Amino acid sequence: MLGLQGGRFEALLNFLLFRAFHLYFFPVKRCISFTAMFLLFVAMSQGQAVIEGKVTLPKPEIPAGTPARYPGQVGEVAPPDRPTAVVYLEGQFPARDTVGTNEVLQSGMQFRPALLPVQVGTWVVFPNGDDFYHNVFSYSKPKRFDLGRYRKEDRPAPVEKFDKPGVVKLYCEIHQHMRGIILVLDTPYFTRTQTNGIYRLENLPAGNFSLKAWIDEKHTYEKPVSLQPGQTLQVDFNGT
Ligand SMILES: [Cu+2]
Repeated sequence: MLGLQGGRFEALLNFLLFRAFHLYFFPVKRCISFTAMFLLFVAMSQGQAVIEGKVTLPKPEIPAGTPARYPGQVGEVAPPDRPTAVVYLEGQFPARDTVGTNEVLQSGMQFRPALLPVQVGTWVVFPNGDDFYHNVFSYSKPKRFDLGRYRKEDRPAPVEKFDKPGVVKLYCEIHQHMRGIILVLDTPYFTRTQTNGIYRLENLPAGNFSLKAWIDEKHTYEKPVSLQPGQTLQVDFNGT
């Protein structure tokens, strides 16, 4: 009898423990799944789409003859940056309050980076990193300017605002071989590829847009893209 009672007691205890276990853990589980669903919903409603892929880049130009030499100049001309492309999303996007600043350095008698994408309204600083004078000027329509000659020690370094979209070609009146480009874009969604052409654009909105790959002034490729929330799209540009 006592054994039976003990068995029933044990069964009851087991049942209570089982219920307590469920009551304790199930709401937590439910809570976790609700949190996960909520986070997924937030991510989807904010449209965190991604586009990644590869742009086939032109082979770097091999400079003809010996590198440029400048009388009385210290050091040799360093190789220019390897070619890259700019990939960007074109569409109607709300304007940003602050756009920020960026930089084009003059180093080894080259502009670095050789290609800089910026959003309209960005300030660009032009520090001189060499031990001799440089100059920066442009006759390009979206931005005409001439910073005059200045040295590394001349601080603060000159700065210019780029407020019209387009291609701004940079030159130095002292070193005629120097070439740089600032690509001013009317979109907050852009990136420069790596030198192997690989790129990744993150935090993109959902919708239908045009995806462009800017390689140089004569080569811009375009593909329509339809972005779904939370999606990662693969888009390659191979010169077609
Ligand atoms: Cu120079």
